Amino acid sequence: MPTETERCIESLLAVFQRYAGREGDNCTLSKKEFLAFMNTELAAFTKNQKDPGVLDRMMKKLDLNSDGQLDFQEFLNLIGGIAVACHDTLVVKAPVH
Ligand SMILES: [Ca+2]
Repeated sequence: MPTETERCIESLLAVFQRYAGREGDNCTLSKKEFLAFMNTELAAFTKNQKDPGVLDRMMKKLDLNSDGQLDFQEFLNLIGGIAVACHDTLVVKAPVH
């Protein structure tokens, strides 16, 4: 039986591969694959964005080597950033006394 943490890692790998495999290089997310991922998997975040350029800017910021693709490391920076934001929100909402 995998642990909860192991299942999380497997899930991240599986979801990355599912979107990366849609077109072109199946080890990276193209802009189109990134948008599909964001609008499907993180719809709660994207639908609250009033600024239509926000995903474009996120992609540019995440694409550290500026090759127009997000590799798994760059994808993890996105997930890590969102996780930290969620964590900070929870900590602010429910301060530990
Ligand atoms: Ca890249």
